[in-house]
Amino acid sequence: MTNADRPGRGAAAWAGVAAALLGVGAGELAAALFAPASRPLAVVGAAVIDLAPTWAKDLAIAWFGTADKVALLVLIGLAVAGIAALAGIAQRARPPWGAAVLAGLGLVGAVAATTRANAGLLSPVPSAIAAVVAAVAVRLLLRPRAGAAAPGLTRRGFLVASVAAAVVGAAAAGFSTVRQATVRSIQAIRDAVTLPNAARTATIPPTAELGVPGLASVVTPNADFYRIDTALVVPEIDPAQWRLRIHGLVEQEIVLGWDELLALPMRESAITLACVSNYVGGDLVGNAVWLGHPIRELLARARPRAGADMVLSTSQDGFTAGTPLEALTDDRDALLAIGMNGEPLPLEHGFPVRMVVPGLYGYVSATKWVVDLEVTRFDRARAYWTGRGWSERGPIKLQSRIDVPRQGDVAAGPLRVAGVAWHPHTGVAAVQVQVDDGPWREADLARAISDDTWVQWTVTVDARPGEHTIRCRAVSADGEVQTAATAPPAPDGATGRHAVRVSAR
Ligand SMILES: Nc1nc2c(c(=O)[nH]1)N[C@H]1C(S)=C(S)[C@@H](COP(=O)(O)O)O[C@H]1N2
Ligand SMILES: [Mo]
Repeated sequence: MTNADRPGRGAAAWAGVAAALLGVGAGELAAALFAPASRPLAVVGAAVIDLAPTWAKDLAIAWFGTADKVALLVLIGLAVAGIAALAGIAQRARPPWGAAVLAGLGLVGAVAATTRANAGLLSPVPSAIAAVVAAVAVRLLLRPRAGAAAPGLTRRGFLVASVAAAVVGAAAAGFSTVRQATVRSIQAIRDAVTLPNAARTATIPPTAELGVPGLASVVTPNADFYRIDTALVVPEIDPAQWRLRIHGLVEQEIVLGWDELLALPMRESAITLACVSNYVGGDLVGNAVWLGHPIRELLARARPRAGADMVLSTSQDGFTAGTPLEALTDDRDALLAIGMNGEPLPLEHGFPVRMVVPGLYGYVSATKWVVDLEVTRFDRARAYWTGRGWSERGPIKLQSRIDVPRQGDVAAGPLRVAGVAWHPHTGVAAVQVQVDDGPWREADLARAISDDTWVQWTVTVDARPGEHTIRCRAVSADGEVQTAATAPPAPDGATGRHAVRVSAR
């Protein structure tokens, strides 16, 4: 190794910083592509915020005000750069210690990512990628040039490679930041939307809410509403760019923009949405007040041709649902919805426009981020889930759930049992509750908002000391009694009766 070709300590420090930049850039890019909540620097920042004592938070706010988060990110960036410079020096003196330190930095990010509330399987991946890229880069940049067996970099090669690494890393991080900024701006556009008034508003009778602690509220707050979709990254649609095309077996094709949609008469309707994947007793079901324009009226303008029996709806990200044409043309409130509980649709619930159809599971009807309606036939088109073995038709099955008490210990004596029951677009006539093998007792029903929504129920039973199983079953407005026969969610929705085991003492 000639002295001329061996990077000095300063150059080694720079190599560490350049390698870290490349790593952070790679991690940022990975985050932008598939884990937007797991940007390497941001997750570390979030973990620091969680771990920081109150006085430190107060101090940060006092010093930096609303820029406290930016200040924190800058601070973390500087700390990473400082450690990376030391890692470069260490790598020059005692390889592979520098690479190990950089890999360790990435690991800190990966661990921080898994501690986030919204962490998923992919959360640690961006930081892990950053760790590997930075460690490999610092090794390559500072590989000794000893002997011909392992040709390291020439002085010029080192300069070019290190600057390239830094520039590529910074560009990737910049791209990711710009992308995040668009997400933020769609969020800001969404927050700024003023919903039009409804020509017909929904009324929630006060007696629809029993107010039992622990019982799901009759209208599910947006933040608590279950979310199910195939979108790895939530689609970002600027309403100004949004178009809905209605075509296929129609006399008149229609293309609708956001402003045109907002100018149409809107109605508000409380509708319970349920997921076909919900297990008996599960929480993939919720009730919201939706604001939208009836799809029926748009289809009346398009005039479906004879023989059509399905509408294939497509979302911006390619998900499709096949809805029976009849459910979209009969008198139910099948809506092209823009509002959820008095707000514009949250991004993850379909902003700017989604479908909501009373009585049908979400996978055949509730397309979020909807951009296309093709009037067609069931024997001609397949939708996303029906092509994967789920039933072509998806009416929501009669179901009921016990919310109170939860499994576990209860006080012996009078025991309040409460829950929800649903059979959207048919309605619930009664709910009955059974303790062990005792008689079925009628529960009191809250006032139903409509046949399209779930209804709360409650009953007080006597819990003698010991172990008990409490079961519920609903009776539908058309006389159907909720079956005891158990079936799994696939292919057309779970059946069976929810049971809760309690121990009274
Ligand atoms: N674009 C799109 N829309 C979709 C889905 C999806 O994967 N992509 N999933 C459907 C399913 S299976 C259900 S149960 C509902 C859930 O709606 P929510 O997430 O607003 O509760 O959305 C439906 N609409
Ligand atoms: Mo679903």
